[in-house]
Amino acid sequence: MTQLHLYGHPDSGHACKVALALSLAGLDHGVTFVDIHAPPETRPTDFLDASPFAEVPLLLIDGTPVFQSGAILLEIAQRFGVLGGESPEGLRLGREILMWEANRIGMCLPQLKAARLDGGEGLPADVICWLRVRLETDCANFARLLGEGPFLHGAAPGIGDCAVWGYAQWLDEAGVTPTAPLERWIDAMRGLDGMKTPAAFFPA
Ligand SMILES: N[C@@H](CCC(=O)N[C@@H](CS)C(=O)NCC(=O)O)C(=O)O
Repeated sequence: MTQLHLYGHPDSGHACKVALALSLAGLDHGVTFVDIHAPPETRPTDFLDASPFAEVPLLLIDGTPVFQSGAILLEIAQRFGVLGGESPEGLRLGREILMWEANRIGMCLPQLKAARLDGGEGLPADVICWLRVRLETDCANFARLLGEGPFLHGAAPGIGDCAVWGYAQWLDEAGVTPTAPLERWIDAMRGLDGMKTPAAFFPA
């Protein structure tokens, strides 16, 4: 059986994307909590040896490190034939949503969330304004992608849903009011059997 081990932190939406995918796919795996708020050099040595940027998420697959959340999600879908990886069409849709997420909604939301953190340095008002304008477009495009489906992948969630979930789970924290389609999708995501809180995905 393939050995899987995930390194992550509950404050990392990128790590949550992968933890959710493993959970939804029912893939057994070990987890190591990596303190991303501590200086990189204090992180576990095995993690530093395997993670080129000392960033989470990192997934070891039979000891082989895979980094970058999108690449990890694609690896999971393809290798195990899950979450869209069951068909060429599902995989293509997953790739499309992953590229869109990384460039658009997954760029805006983490910045808006970070800007509101207690003790954070915030962002200049015109940058916040720019992110909010971009996010309006992202929310409209999210609605197009979702269509009538409960999930972005249709009747069942796929890697694209996991990717968007990473930071869409924290709309309140980002100071964003969900549009109706986002709210409907968030409710469907929260109702999934494999859904967990970030702290449950990565216990300290
Ligand atoms: N593009 C990367 C982003 C990874 C990333 O930014 N990880 C952050 C947490 S969300 C991290 O590990 N930060 C710790 C550091 O930079 O020292 C991905 O998709 O995996």
